Amino acid sequence: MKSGILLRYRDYLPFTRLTPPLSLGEGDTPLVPAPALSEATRADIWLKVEGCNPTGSFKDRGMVVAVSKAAEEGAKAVICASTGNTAASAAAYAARAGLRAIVIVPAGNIALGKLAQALMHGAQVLAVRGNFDQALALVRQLVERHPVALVNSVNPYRIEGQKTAAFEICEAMGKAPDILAIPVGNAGNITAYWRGFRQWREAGHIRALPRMWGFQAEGAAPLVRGEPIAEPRTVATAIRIGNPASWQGAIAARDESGGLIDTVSDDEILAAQRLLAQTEGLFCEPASAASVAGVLKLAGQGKVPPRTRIVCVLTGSGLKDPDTALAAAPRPTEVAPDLAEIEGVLGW
Ligand code: AN7
Repeated sequence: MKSGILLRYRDYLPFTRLTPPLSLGEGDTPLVPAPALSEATRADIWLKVEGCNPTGSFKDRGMVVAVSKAAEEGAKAVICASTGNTAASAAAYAARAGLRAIVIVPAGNIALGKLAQALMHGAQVLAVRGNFDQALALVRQLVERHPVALVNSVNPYRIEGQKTAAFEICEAMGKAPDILAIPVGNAGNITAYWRGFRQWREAGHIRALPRMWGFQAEGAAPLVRGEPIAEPRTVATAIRIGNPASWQGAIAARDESGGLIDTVSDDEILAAQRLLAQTEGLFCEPASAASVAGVLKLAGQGKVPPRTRIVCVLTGSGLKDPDTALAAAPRPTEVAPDLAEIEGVLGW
């Protein structure tokens, strides 16, 4: 049975006798070798499949901690701004814990699956006519005025939970990878992984730390440009964020690890998403493919030495965003229920 991250890593988390042992079976996600990508880059690439979490994204690792601590502290409601996955996760864990969930998403810029999840789990969903950054600013004001727990990644419990993915990677590989490649939006996750790797080293489980490679979409790359972007744009709606809350955390992860934060274009993101689906058999959402797109881009520039051990984090499931997948896919071939016609179409 999967016990979930709270119990599995209780010694490394703010888990006390008073913390309700909330779990939907999050964590313990597969670390899958990527032979096609490895051959294409001459590196040794592995994929951390975070879409295998209960709500289909890495957000569950942080949310199980944030919601259990909110419950422990007596909260009756949780609130977040979200590009979608945080909303889905908050809605699910709040439902499980018996708390009210309020989520504020950018109207028209949230993937269909994520919206369905938030609604199905019974969250109150407000679609703000604005972007994520505006939604987060509003949520920050609301929690000042009302007794409701903020479960965005500015909540330190979120980062605590998300760092457990770094633990799992080190446990699976027996050491840290040379490079950890990860999409960056609000920058909570790159901050969390870096904390996780450092903590795993302090605990004596690993010696060397990885270099952190973060990738932002070209039209939503404030960390690369060095200033907030007022109107971020990208097909990868999950990372359509112009003013990341964990800005300093991302810069520290980059600089302390000797890593980098670079951009990838929407075309590179979608090409990487297709490549993963069609050669590795893994269907991730567009934002997740930014990690692979980035590694392919830098390999093309000769910046990936042969046999470098790279873990790319696939942050969310491709099922989250069927619209984007279908937009670029061929239509199914419709046929009559007729053997001869089907054989003809198949060229048999
Ligand atoms: C699939 O759900 O910000 O850099 O509100 O859903 O920690 O923000 C989602 C972000 C990467 C970026 N991949 O992580 C939200 C939200 C996927 C994501 C990111 C997100 P951060």
